[in-house]
Amino acid sequence: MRLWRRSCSKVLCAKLTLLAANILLLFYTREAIHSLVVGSLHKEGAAVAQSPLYLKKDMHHLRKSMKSTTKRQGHVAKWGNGEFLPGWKEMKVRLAPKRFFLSSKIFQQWGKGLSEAQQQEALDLFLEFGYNVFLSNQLPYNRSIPDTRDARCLQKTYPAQLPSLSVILIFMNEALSVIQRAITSVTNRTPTWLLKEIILVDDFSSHGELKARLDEKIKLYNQNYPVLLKLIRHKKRRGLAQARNTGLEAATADVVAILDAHIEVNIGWAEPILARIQEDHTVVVSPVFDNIDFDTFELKKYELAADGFSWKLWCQYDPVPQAWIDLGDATAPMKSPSIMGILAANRIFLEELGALDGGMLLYGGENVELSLRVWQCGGKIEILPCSRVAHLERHHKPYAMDPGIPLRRNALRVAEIWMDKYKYMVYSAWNLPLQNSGIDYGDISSRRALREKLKCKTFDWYLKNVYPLLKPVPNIVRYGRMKNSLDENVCLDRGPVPGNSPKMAPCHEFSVQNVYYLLSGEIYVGELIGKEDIHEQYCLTDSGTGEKPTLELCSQAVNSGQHIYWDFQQGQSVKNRDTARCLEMRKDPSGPYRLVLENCTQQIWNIQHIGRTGATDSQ
Ligand SMILES: *[C@@H]1O[C@H](CO)[C@@H](O)[C@H](O)[C@H]1NC(C)=O
Ligand SMILES: *[C@@H]1O[C@H](CO)[C@@H](O)[C@H](O)[C@H]1NC(C)=O
Ligand SMILES: [Mn+2]
Repeated sequence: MRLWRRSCSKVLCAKLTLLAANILLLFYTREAIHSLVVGSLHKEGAAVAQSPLYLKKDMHHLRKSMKSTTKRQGHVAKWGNGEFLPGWKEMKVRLAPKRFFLSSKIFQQWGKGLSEAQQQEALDLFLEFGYNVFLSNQLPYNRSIPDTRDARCLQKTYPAQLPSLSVILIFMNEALSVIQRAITSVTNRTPTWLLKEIILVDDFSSHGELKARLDEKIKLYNQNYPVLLKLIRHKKRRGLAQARNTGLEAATADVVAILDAHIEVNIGWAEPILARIQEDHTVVVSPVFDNIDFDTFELKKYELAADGFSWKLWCQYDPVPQAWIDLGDATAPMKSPSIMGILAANRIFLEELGALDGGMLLYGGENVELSLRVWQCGGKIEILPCSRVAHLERHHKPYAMDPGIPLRRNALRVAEIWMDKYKYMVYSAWNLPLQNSGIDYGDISSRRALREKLKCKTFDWYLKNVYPLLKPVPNIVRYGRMKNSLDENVCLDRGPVPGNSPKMAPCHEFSVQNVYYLLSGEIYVGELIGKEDIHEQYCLTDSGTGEKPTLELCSQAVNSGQHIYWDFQQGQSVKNRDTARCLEMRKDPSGPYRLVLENCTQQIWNIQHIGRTGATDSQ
C-alpha cells in the first residue's frame, strides 16, 4: 500500500528531495552549521536551495580529510579496524587500511581494491559530475541491463507499420562515456527501420572531452552505423527547455523522444511509444524510469507510479490511479497528470502545441508547464508500462547556479500563465506575497496568446478532471513567518523531522517555518501540501493537558481528541477554540524562548502575509 510513497524518492526529481532531507538533518543536529547555512541564504529557495552549499562543504571537508589522512597514516592506525575517530574532522575518515574518503557517498558500496591514486581520481570525478565516472569509463557501452518489464509486455505485438522516430539526447557537462552508452543503447535497442536519427544537443558544456573528442566519436559512429547521429551545440547556456526545443526543431521523424543523455533505454522501449502515438497523435507519453545507481551503476527497478507535482510545482510521485488498476492489464497505458521531463510525442502535434516554453530558466517547472498545456489544450499524458528507460540519477548536479531560484521563478511563470484563480496556491507554497512578489518571471504575453489561440481549458477543469488529488486549500487567512512581539528574531518552527514538537527558532527561509492560518481555524505548520490523501499536513494542536503544544496530522488529530481550531487575528493572541488556552512564548531565565499553552496573557502574534479567502467563488 505504501509502495508509491517509497517510489517518491526516485529518479528525476528525487535527488533534491533527498538532499533537502540531509540538510534538515544537519540543520537540526549541528547548530553551528545551521547558522552558517541559514546566515548565507536570504531567499526562499526552499530546502533545495541549500544543496550546492552543502556540497561545497562536503567537498571541502573531504579534501581536507584526504590530506590529513595521507599525513597521519601511520599514526592513526592505532585506532584500527575501520572505527570512526572521534571529532568532526576525523569523522570524515574511516580507517580501514588503504580506504579513504569513506564518508563520501560514492564509496558506500563501491571502490574496494582501488589504489590510493585511483580512489582519489574516482572521488574527484564524482565530485565534478555527481556520479561515478571512474566506473562508467570502464563499463562497456553495450552492456546488458536487466529487462524490467512486466512479463505480460513480452506477449504484446505491435503493428508492422509504425511511425519513424527521432531520439533527442540533451546534455550539459555529461561524461563522454555516459553519452556513448546512451547512444549505444538507443542504437542497439531500437529497430533500425524505425530509428531515423539521434540528435545530441549540448547546452554549452565546458568540459574538454565534449569538444574535439566527441566530434571524432560522432564521425566514427556515422561511418559505422546506418542511423544518422547529429550534434548541435548551443553557443551559450540556454537551459533545459531551450535545449529540448533545439532538438525538436532539428528533428525530422514522425515522433520525437526527448531524453536526457544520462539514460540507457531498455529492450523494446520504442515500440509501445510509437504504437500508442500512431493510435492517437494527441497523446504525450512517458516511459517508466528505472534508476541507475550513481555509485555502482547497477540498475534498480522502480515500481509504476503516476507523475504528479506539489503546489511548489516540483515533481512528486503519486499512486497509480484506481481506474488503471481496475483495468486489470499491466500493459495498459496509464493516465498521468504530468510528465517528469523525459517524453515522446508526435512531432507536429508537439510543435503546434508550442513545444517547450523557452522562457523557462535552467530546469524545474518546465515539465509542469508542458503538462498543463497538453491537458488544458486538448491532449493527454500517459505513462507506458511496457516502455522502460534506465535513468542515472545524479547525487548532485553540476550546475553552479542555486536551483531553488529558477525553480521558484519558473513556478510563478507557470502559475501566471496557466493556473487562473488557483495561482495563489503556488505563491503560498513558496511563501511569497500574492502582490509584489519581487520575482521577475519574464514576459508571458506570447504564452498567454498561445493559450488563447489554442482555446485551452481552465486550470479548474484540469483539477477536477485530470488531477483531483491535488487539492487547493481554500480560505488561507494569513501565511508566512509567525512571530511574537516579545522577540521578532524567532519564528514558529516545525521542529525536528520526524517529530511533533514545534518550537521558536531563529527565523530563516525554509519551509519548516511556513505557517498557514485557515478561516476554519487550523494552523498548518511546515510545507503547504494540499494532497491530504497522500502526504501529511501537520496542524498545531492543544491536547488539553500539559503545557506543550504539539503537531499532529490534521486528518487524524480531531479523531484522537485533539484540539486544532484556533482564534487569531493579526496583532492579537492565538487562542484555542476548545480549551480557551493561548499559545504563548515563555523565556526561562537562561534559556531560549519556549512555546507553551497557558492561560492567556494577551501576547501578540503576527503572521507575515495576507492570504486569499473565498478563492473557490471568484477569480
Ligand atoms: C558488446 O560488444 C562486444 C564487441 O563487439 C561483443 O563481443 C559483446 O558480445 C557485446 N556485448 C553485448 C552485451 O552485446
Ligand atoms: C488558569 O485559569 C483557570 C480558570 O480561570 C484557573 O482555574 C487556573 O488556576 C489558571 N491557571 C494558572 C496556572 O493560572
Ligand atoms: Mn535526468
